[in-house]
Amino acid sequence: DFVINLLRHPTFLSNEYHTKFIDQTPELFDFKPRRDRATRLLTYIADITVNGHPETEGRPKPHPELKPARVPELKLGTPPPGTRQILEEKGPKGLADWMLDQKRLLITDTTMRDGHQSLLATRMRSIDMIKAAPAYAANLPELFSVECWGGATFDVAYRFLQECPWQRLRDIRAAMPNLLTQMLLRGSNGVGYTVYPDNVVKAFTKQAAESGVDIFRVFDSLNWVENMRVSMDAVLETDKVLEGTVCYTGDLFDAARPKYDLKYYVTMAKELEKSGAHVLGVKDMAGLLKPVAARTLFKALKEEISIPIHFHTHDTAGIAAGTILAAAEAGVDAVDCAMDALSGNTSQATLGTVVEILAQTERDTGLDVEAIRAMSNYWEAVRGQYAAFESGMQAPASEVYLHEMPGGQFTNLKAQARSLGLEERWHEVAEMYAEVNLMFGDIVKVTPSSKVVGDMALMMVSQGLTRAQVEDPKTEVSFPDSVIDMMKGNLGQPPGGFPDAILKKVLKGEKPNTERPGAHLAAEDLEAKRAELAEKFPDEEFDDEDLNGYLMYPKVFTDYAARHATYGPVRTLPTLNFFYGMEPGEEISPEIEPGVMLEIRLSALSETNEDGDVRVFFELNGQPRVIRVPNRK
Ligand code: BTN
Ligand code: 3PY
Ligand code: ZN
Repeated sequence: DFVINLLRHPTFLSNEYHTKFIDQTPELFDFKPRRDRATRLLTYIADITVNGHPETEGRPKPHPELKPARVPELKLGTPPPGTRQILEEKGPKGLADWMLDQKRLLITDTTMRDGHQSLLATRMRSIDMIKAAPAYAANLPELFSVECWGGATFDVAYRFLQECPWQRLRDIRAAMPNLLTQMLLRGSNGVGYTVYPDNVVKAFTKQAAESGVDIFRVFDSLNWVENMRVSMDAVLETDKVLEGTVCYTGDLFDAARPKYDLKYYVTMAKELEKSGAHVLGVKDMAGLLKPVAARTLFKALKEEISIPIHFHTHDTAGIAAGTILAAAEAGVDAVDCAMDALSGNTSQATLGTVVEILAQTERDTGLDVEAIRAMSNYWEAVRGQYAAFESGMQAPASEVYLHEMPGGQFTNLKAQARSLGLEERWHEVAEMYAEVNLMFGDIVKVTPSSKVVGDMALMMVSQGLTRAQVEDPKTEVSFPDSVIDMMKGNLGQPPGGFPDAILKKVLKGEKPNTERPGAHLAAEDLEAKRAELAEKFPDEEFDDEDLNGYLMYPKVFTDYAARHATYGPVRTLPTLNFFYGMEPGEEISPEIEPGVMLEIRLSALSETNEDGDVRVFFELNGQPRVIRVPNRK
């Protein structure tokens, strides 16, 4: 079994031997640290087994009869050529022309990014994705792209999953050599929640291209093209695809909200095309675009611009597949869907359904429905392991047309509300979210602007404040930091600026900066930052990927690195063991580097002794090992 696993392993097959790790980990060659890594992993397993994982405590457990997640059989040993080869041969402009030549509707699979971000609070672990990637390559080579990186996945990987997001990217890329990988990049906000110096945004973008991103979907949280240029230009300096993106908000046909009308979207689309975008992204992050409006919008965009159009929407109201059908009829070139088992509700439209309904039209996608079903069965079993992170949303809801929350924010905001004891008052939070939007001047709500609106709404509901009270100059209000930051101009400017009254109240008369926020930030001294990191962890080696993680999230990265030193490569543990530890008698064989498996058996647990410690008895590769952990329960 061991040999078969090894021979079949995608990393082994692809010849990509994690060169970074081996080259930069000299102690690998003196064989002592190999045991150390095992000890660290045993320490982690022992701790979780005794104390539980803080992230799953008090949350629903996976079903006891959960089926194991089986990856579909590969139809072909060597993956057939796909869109990745088109990009390599023809370059980004050539790929865009190829897209325009396709009669079929091109499909992006978002399961590995927005799908789990929107349904499982972004908690899917790399191992579950990397296992699936070879089956995508072999069985679904007609896919346009696989969205698997960026957005909230970057910080969640470090922060909650104790794993390196860059390694995830490299591993998926290697296992899926024929398909385009795609990421979501928040313009000057990178993959963070605030503005970063221009040189940080540039370095990050360049690194992402080097580590394996093919398509960059770049947007700005207030639809301000000015604020997207640094990141867009950085993509244009690589040989990768720039998908310059306009966010859709409001309602195209609502005459009472004339700000976001057809002219608005066409103007921004033209600006993005002029800025060098190879593809236009239309990002309907909340799922607000209705089918009839989609027909009008995409018809107009197809007439006014000449680059291909890629449409992203969410199924929160239950109509995404209908909107996609209308968009397909209006000539849109590519759309986003999620594999069936991770689709619907706040996630994307159901991939298999879209393929089936289009098969009866001239936009037939050419995807194999049997392969989709097999893939979805795998994701269904994977999803079951993340029961702790389900949102509890039972059905689609038209309420999204009221609050306009992005699908990727919905589950997070609900969790925030829960932690403030406001879960029972969720519908009030939703209504307040809509009120706050109007108070801020009717803005685009997408990370990070959506977080600002959410913070304000939660604050108002928890303190019992009304919009009238907040706007009343005589009522003292202590605003959340994120609101002050946005009003200062640190996320840029919405069309028409923020309303004067709220600006005055939040900034107490201080003048906001209405220029591009990055223009006012000094460049970061990257080498000084590298030295700072090295000083914090004298025993660790850090490369450019790590440095870019540290630049974007200094504290989150530092905490991750410290835990890594204690617990080792926990990303190699199966998901149930990562979150729940092991049962006595259970055996697992994590692969801690390509071709190197540990055989771990948990034999027994002692009672808690008078020092409050539990001894956890393991067999590691057949040898007995005891780990002592404090019982903190
Ligand atoms: C987190 O910080 O919430 C997630 C990372 C895991 C932290 C590990 S889990 C085992 C040990 N016990 C804790 O309470 N934290 C660490
Ligand atoms: C993100 O930025 O994470 C989003 O998903 C926005 O829709
Ligand atoms: Zn989305």
